[in-house]
Amino acid sequence: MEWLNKRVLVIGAGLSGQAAVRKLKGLGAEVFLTDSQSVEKLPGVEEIGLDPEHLLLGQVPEFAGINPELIILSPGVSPTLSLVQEGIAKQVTVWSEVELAMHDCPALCVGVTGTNGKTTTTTLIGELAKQTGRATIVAGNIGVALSSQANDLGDNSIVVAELSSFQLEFVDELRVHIGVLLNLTPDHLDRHGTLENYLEAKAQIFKNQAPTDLAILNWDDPLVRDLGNKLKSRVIYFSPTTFLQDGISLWHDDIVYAEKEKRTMIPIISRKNLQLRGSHNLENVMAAAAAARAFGLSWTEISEGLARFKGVEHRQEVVGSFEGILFVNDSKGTNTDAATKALLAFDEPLVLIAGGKNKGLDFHEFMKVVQRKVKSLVLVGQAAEEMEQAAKDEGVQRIVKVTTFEEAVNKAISQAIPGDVVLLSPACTSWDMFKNYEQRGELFKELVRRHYREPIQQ
Ligand code: UMA
Repeated sequence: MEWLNKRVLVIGAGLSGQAAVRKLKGLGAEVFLTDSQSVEKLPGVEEIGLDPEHLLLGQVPEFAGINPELIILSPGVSPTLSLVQEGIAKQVTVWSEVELAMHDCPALCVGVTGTNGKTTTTTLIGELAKQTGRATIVAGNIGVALSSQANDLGDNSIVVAELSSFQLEFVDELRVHIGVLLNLTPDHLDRHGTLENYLEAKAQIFKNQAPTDLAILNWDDPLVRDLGNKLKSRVIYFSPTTFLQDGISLWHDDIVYAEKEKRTMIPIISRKNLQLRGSHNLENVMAAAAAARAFGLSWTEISEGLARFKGVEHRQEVVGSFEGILFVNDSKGTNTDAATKALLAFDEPLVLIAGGKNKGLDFHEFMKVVQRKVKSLVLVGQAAEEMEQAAKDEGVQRIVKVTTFEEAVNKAISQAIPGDVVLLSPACTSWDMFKNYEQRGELFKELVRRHYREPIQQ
């Protein structure tokens, strides 16, 4: 691609957009950056050094005034935006920021997508990749724009990228040598419309795979399993529920790798030696083991790496045990499926804090699980009323609705007794009250710790 003086429009001036602009400027392109928000709401944007002619904030600029040859889309920007639609109609190439990041990058690319477990699996694969001694980058949806990291890498480097459906919508040549699709349940339907469209976006991760590349798929998820028949790459399945003669699955308490043709079964690790809790984490561990084997670790090295891994912040993160009550921060549980998995990971009586901004999901199925597993439900945020109704419909008995997040934490503490678990797993995004789920999780941890140092008045 010839970059010098190429007119490129970057839409969205958050993490992705700013990183894309920096990369493009480095390549010699003429870059325009636009965002519907004004400069004071966009930290860091002034430091990029674009002049007013190229920095178009707080407005949707006229397409004709820019006439871009290429559009780079931030993941949070919907392709229905008029600027994007106009570009598509005029046959201007539209790329997602991850396409730009990996364009011409010679590193081995490991991509992880799926509705849930992406961050845990990406982090774990990243840790395993570092064990190889090769330069390793871990970025993408995990919170660090890929364009800010995947630069000046050699072909011996490994890029481990968490890829969301938004990021995969506009990939062109992005080649993911080792691609993981963990699972697929309804999520982001407000953006994708149907589950089919959502699957189509996720399946883009395999779009440019060669026959020698590897697709790692969840056998237990029918939609994901079926995809395996349509791919040109090698496929390896994993399953925590069914023993697979070819693939990674459970044999009694051991995670094993079996190969039918060679009539071999190699034990990788006993599940008892894992620090991650919950059966959904077995999926993450199995997928990571398959990826690590593909980039060359021995089974022994993989076993050691898996045993060491403690999990990820904001994802069923143990905050601590105070006066016999265990506090768990699962702020990244931003949909009903993730929150259900968190509930199922605990046998102890649960006090659940849920609510936030609904992503267009129905809460009834989730509330059936709440009814079985949760002794007390504390609801907060925009979705609280809708959740309360669904909870009542499903026979949940103890429901408390509060207005602030601080009240929610205090209420949960007051409802718990020694032996209980207080779990923040909202089943909603944080965007009604917070900048992101990290901020929500941090506040939860701070409020819990503060409470046990100096009890807050009820
Ligand atoms: N914007 C517009 N016009 C629009 C919509 C948005 O100008 O029509 C602007 C907003 O005003 C804002 C900017 O676009 O200033 C934000 O862009 P963005 O939402 O793409 O946010 P980034 O800061 O670039 O963060 C993105 C990912 N965010 C989303 O996909 C919503 C981050 O994932 C990711 O970590 C980051 O890129 C780096 O790769 C977060 C996320 O919530 C964690 N992801 C979703 C999830 O995991 O469920 C998909």
